[in-house]
Formats: sequence, C-alpha cells, structure tokens
Amino acid sequence: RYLKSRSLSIIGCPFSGGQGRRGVDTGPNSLIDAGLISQLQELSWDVSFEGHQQFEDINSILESGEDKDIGTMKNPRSVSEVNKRVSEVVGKHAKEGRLPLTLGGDHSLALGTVTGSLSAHPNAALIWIDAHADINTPDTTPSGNLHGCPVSFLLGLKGTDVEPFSSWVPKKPVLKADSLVYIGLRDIDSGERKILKENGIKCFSMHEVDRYGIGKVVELALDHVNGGSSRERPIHLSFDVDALDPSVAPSTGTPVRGGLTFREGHYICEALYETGSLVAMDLMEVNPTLMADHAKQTIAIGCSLIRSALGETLL
Ligand code: 4U7
Ligand code: MN
Ligand code: MN
Ligand code: MN
Repeated sequence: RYLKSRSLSIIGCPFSGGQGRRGVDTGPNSLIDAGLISQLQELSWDVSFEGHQQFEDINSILESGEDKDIGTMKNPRSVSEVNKRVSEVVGKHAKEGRLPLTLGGDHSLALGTVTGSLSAHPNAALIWIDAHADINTPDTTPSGNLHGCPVSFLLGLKGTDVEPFSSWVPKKPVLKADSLVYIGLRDIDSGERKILKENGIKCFSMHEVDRYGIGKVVELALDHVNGGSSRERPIHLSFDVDALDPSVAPSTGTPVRGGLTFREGHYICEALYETGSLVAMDLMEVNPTLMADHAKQTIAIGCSLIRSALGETLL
C-alpha cells in the first residue's frame, strides 16, 4: 500500500554504544551470515543490501574513551552521530518507497530508524515490542545507557532537548504519544512508569498478554493506533529480541524472564504483515557473544521473526 513494490533495503548497524556490553555490534553480520538475504528473496522481496553501515570512525571514538559522559548520558556523541546517520539512510530508502529493515545493534538505534521512517511516512504509528519501555529521559535513566531512552527523544519529552542530540533531532516531536503502542513489557523503571501514565501511552504488558491472549492484544493495539476503524495507517515495527522469553532468545544484553513465547513473538509479526501497512522494521539487541552456546538459536529466531513480518506463512 505504501511501498512502490515488494522491495526492501537491509540496513546493518554494527553499533553497541547505547549500552555497556560489547558484542551486540556483531548482531547484524550474524543475521546476514545466517542467510537472511536469500530467505527474504524466497519470499519474493527485491532485497538491496549495500554492506553494513560504516561506523568505524565513531566506534574508534567509543573505544578510545574520549566520548565522556554528558550528565547521566553514556557515550552521548557516538550514539547521537550514529543515529543521525541512521535517520538519513533509513529516510532515504523509505522515501524511495522501499521498506527499511534495520538490523541492530543496540536499541538506541531506533531513535534514528524511527526519525528516518517518519520523515517519509509522517502519519506512521510505532509498535514497540520489548521487555522494556525504552522511554527514560536523560533525567530519569537509572543506568545512563541510551538504549533505554530512544522513545523519550522521539516524543520530545522534557529533558531530551540536550546536546548533542538537539543539533539534529527535529524540534517538532517525531511522534505523538497516541501513535505509539507497546507489547511485551515487564521491566519498567519508576521514572518510566510515571512518563507512561502522564502521557497516556498504550501498553500491553505481559499481564495483558496473559489475560487476553496475543491475538486479542494485537487487535487492540492496531485498534488503538488506527482509532478503531480502518487498518490503513503505516506501521513502523521496532522489535527488541529481549521481548521474547530468555529461554527462547537467550543471546541478548538485558534478558528478563517471563517473556513472549516463540509463537507469540511470531504471531505479532504475522499479524502486522497481514495489515499490509508495515513500512519499516527494526530487529534489535541480538548479541551472539552472550550465552554463546545459544547464539545460533537466537540468530535463527531473529531471521524467522523478520520472515514472519515480511510474509512467510504457515500454510
Ligand atoms: B533495551 C533500563 F534500568 N530500563 O534504562 C535502562 F532496567 O533496548 C534497561 O530495551 C533498558 O534493551 C533496556 O537502563 C534497553 C534498566
Ligand atoms: Mn529490551
Ligand atoms: Mn529495547
Ligand atoms: Mn536489551
């Protein structure tokens, strides 16, 4: 509906500066090595992949220790610069009518991906699948890790108008609070809980998944962003693999027990494909160096979630 044809661009983002554990920067290449490109071609997508983003210059600043904290924020210059570039490349592909599929990398990258896709589809809604809300501001973050903060920047919340981000993040908020919906939450910080309440943000935590079942939850989530009527609004799907239970996807930096099952995760992706309105997808936080005995399993699940969101059917 919003894409020129069945075409997508893979944007590999080998970056880990939004959090403290090395290895998540190898996620994108692991997904490519596992055969993601040919798997998507088999689903009759025209896949373009021009190699991973080159963040060597930024990553060397990161490693040199020169990127000193600004207030609470860790690695602020690296995270800001990477996201600025990501927003440009995602925006470019989206404006060409292709679906940008971003492979992370840590979830701070979603500041760039969502800013980019919304520049092409200003009316898009954001569906955020995660154990965490990633809505801390520089004032509320308990860790200083910016992978816990991208949503607050997208909404332009108080405390996010800070350098170096303010030099490029649009002054007018990228997203309105009612255009966002979460599924899978189970680890929310107290500052985040307050933000979610004050802004009336729609959340389907694991409690709601248990109560209603995943089918109903996805239906309610789509109703929320579409105002109950049609299913036509463009959707950006940002999928943090830690939304899945750690027994299903162990190789990730911030695992939380009590997560989505294998099928619940895939169901969400299948249902979003069925809307015909998916315009962008992120698959984030795969860290093959953690629980390395299970890295293959986690990578394979990353690929299959993507396939489900891009039209793989069971029958
Ligand atoms: B992820 C946390 F305090 N909320 O801000 C924080 F619990 O992208 C975790 O969802 C953030 O993996 C997790 O550091 C970010 C913490
Ligand atoms: Mn998470
Ligand atoms: Mn996340
Ligand atoms: Mn994580």
